Amino acid sequence: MYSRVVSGCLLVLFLLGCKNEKNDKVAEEGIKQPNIIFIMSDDHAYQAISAYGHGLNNTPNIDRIANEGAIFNSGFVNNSICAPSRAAMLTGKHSFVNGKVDNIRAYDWDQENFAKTLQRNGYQTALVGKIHLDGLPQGFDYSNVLPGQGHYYAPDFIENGVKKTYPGYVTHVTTDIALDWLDNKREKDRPFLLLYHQKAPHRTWMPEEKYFTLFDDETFTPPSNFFDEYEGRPAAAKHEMGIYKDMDVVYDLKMLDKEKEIKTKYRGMFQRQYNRMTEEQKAAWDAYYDPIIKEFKAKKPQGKDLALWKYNRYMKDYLRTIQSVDDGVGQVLDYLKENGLEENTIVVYTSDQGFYLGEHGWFDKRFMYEESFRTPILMKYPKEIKPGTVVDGLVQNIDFAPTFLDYAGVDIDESIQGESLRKLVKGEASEWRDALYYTYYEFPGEHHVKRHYGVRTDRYKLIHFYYDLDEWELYDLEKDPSEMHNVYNDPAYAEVREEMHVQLEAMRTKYGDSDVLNQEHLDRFLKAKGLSK
Ligand code: SGN
Ligand code: CA
Repeated sequence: MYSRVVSGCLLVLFLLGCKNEKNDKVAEEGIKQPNIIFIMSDDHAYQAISAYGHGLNNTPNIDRIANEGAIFNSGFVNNSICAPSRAAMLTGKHSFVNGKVDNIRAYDWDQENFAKTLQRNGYQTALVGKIHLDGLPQGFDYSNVLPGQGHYYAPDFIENGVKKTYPGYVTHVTTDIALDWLDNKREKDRPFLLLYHQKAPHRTWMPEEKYFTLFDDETFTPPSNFFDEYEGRPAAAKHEMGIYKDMDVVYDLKMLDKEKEIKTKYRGMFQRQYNRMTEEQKAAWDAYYDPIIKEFKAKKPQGKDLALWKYNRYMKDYLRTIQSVDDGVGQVLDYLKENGLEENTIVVYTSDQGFYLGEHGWFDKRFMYEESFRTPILMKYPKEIKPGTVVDGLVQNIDFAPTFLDYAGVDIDESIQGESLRKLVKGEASEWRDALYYTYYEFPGEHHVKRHYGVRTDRYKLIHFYYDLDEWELYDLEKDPSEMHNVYNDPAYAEVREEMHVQLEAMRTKYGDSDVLNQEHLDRFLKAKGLSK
């Protein structure tokens, strides 16, 4: 009897074992493999994260990631524009390799991305918020994303391919969806990857009511090169991203007067954003903005006064939208803590690129100049990263994919061009790269930033603007961190110039870029836009 029971039990156990072998393996690995929360916001300048020490605002929750983990002082993107940067992060490859060179060309979801790799290796994966890559996301068990740029108020989302509109404010809706997935939708015995991607602080910087008055008592002083005249930099001179010159008083700065006396190019576009609000939201909005509109109409600032007025209105609304992002980060970090997930979860905070907050007189991005080439990167993982770690090595957005795969213990395919940051963060990297490569393609286009590519070392930067001009720029970042003096033709820099050209060619060979490829991208772009001759 006893032996029959034992052998019966053994048989059941054996059968159970066979049936669940795969699941058991996954569950076991789940214990070992870290969870990953990859937080990204859109257009979040490092200058607007208090951990970076610029003193513009307070982001206590984003700062928690740096305090409990690492801050990267030399984080950069491959291509300072939304969709190409996201494609580079997903694939770990430069734009000219993954094919998503600008916001216009379609992204090929069929290619490999790190979410797909992790999914095949036992991870549950979710993508929530802005992704800006058309088509049903591949590599995610759950996706709930904004179509295109999304809206601040009453945002539309596409949940696993099905469109729906959510009441409320986009930053909170995105956070709620992310928390709902963490709490209710995932299987809790497997490791997870969550891409939690905010729209804010993207143009047109519409705050939520809670933060309307934040910074009301402050007057922001613009950066020292706010009135830049772009001497020696012809490509920069041709920009259309000036706060004074190009910012729309209604669309960007909210002067939607009820009398309709302020007529601007993009007034209608802003009216449509405003119309998405509920009556209650509109009433709160008007109660705050109407007195400012009244004062603006009465004072009619001109010239320098207008420039400084615009700069201040821009800064206040931009920073207010960041406050809601920071609140969301706090909620997610709290969730991890309250649910015993803190120790085994990697949290990364970054942006799809940097942003100008008045440097060179600008808003927007695209250029290889520091403020838009650089991006904030903060990362914590209590199991491996010491609190208060500072990383100075040159890091790029193509490094995220291999980093996550490395932490998950998954093979990093040879075709991936980024490097895992794992050893660098621990201070154990015996060798690290000494230069970064950059490309930008979206011209002719909005904001008028010419096509260019370049290389940056820890001290120098060489840029080549091409297509309808042929201009080289060289900067000594140690002596000229604001990049006001192009020393390309300065004889004192002849040797540096030569070395940087060699460095640039080495980068292009290493990553597989060339003038031939640039011509192909250009031809395709002009054809798509109907501009071919
Ligand atoms: C929109 C914005 C631009 C911005 C691009 C790209 N104009 O077109 O100011 O540069 O997005 O931004 S808007 O009038 O529509 O607000 S990106 O982050 O998505 O690449
Ligand atoms: Ca962006």
